[in-house]
Amino acid sequence: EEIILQTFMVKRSQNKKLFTPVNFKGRWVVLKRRALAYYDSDGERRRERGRIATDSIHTVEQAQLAELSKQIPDGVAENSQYKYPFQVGYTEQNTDYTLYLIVGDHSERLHWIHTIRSLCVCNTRRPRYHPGAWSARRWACCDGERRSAPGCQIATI
Ligand code: 4IP
Ligand code: ZN
Repeated sequence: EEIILQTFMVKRSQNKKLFTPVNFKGRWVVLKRRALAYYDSDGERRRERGRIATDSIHTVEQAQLAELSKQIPDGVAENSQYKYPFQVGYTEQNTDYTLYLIVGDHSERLHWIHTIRSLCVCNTRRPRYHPGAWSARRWACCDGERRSAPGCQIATI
């Protein structure tokens, strides 16, 4: 399938398992019509680390991740360049997940957001989202204490 966009980004761990750490990894991210996938490098021997079906995506928005430069360890993609996060919310087997991806400039962030949305026009997009991340048992944006609390911000049409 044709590659629509691909670039190096920093990603936050999705924490699908309950007791895994929040951390940040440099990943090669590839967008195709049917899937958004991330790999450990861009070479031929790259290994796939994760894959999201575009038809499972319900949210594509900017994100605010507090103190990003402190959280991204040195050596992960010369950390300080990566300041512009966005989020991809999706549902897999009745469970909601959010993938946070961080790019090096705002126009690149907007380009990715708009391109992913254009592949999801047939999906039911959620009307609300949380700009911040769920961490330490609350939403960083609104202090909500329920993970399933509806978003505190209105999604962009
Ligand atoms: C891992 O941390 C990586 O951040 C994984 O990201 C992440 O999986 C894991 O979370 C997390 O525990 P360690 O490398 O320290 O083990 P990647 O797959 O990019 O390597 P995600 O789901 O973010 O891909 P889990 O709980 O989701 O497995
Ligand atoms: Zn919120």
